[in-house]
Amino acid sequence: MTNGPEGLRCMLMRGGTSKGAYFLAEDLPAEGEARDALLLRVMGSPDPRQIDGLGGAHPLTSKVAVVSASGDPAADVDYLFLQVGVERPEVSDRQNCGNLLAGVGPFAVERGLVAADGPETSVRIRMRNTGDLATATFATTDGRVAYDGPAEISGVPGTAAPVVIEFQQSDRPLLPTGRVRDDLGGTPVTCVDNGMPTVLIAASALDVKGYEDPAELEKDQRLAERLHEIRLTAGELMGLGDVGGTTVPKLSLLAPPAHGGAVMTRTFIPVRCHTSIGVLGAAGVAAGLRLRGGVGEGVAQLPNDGRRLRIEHPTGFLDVESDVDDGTADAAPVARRTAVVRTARKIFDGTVFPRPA
Ligand code: NQM
Repeated sequence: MTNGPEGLRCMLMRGGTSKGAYFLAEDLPAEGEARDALLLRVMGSPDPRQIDGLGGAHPLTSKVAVVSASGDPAADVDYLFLQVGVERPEVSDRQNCGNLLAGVGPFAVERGLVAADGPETSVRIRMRNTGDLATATFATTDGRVAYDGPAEISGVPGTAAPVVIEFQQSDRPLLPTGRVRDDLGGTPVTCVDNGMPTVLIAASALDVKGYEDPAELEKDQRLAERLHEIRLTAGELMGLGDVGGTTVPKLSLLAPPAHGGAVMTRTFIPVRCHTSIGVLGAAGVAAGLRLRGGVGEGVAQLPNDGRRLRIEHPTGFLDVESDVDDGTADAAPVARRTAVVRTARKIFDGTVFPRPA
């Protein structure tokens, strides 16, 4: 471990529509208070501007990925995601992040954990926050990651090389409450977990349109209070306990599509409204829309052909390949296949000097 006045080895990467500091586990203290205190100082938290650290003053840019070689024969590397509070001195491993996940394979090649394998390299990743597995496939040339390419993702200017992420079927129930629809104090919801506990709600059930600017929705105090109540009750029902101080479950408001996709979304993560949508959040929306009796019925428009669902969001869309087995009286529904295309980019590689303790 390199620490103290010499600083810490760190790579800043954009992963999908998020940005975070990537570390090898061996370059950080062991999990615990010392590591968390160090990461707060690295990111400049707590401070609304994170002026004295790497954080970008928003939950989407206050993220950390910790990567190591995996002891699991089904994976090449382990990835632990940590959400670092902006204004609060918190480091949480309660949620995963499918956007930072896009940078994990390239980072593993950069750090020599995985050798680049011809023009395309696949890295099998165990996501330690949930125990789920994913495989990321991306371009490599001459043993190095090729970041430039033609893929465009909404919410990121320009183009970059695609990172194709294929998620393996999870062992956790897709419907954590055991029901496709729950009534929370008069509001119908569908609680799903396709990698990220998410509560789906028709925007109209909350008396909003679902096409508003995220900043406008964030200002709506009545909406914030109602979402908070729904989240607390949904958290208990989903088996997550008291979720008052955690970032899961997320809440996705659904409205009819505006641009030819399957559905329009506004996602609360959980207090700020996402400027796009999380990868696993979108995976949950896609799976939820496929379930008969879910709250997406009558709101979403599912294409008749293929398995790709276009999830619209405030800055564009996220396409999710989603194949769901709706279940039977004796068998619970499962998400058989979930896949997305993201991009990632190395922004800097070097030494970060944490604010002094
Ligand atoms: O859902 C934001 C993001 C995320 C998480 C959040 C994510 C995901 O956009 O997979 O990527 O929901 O906190 O980075």
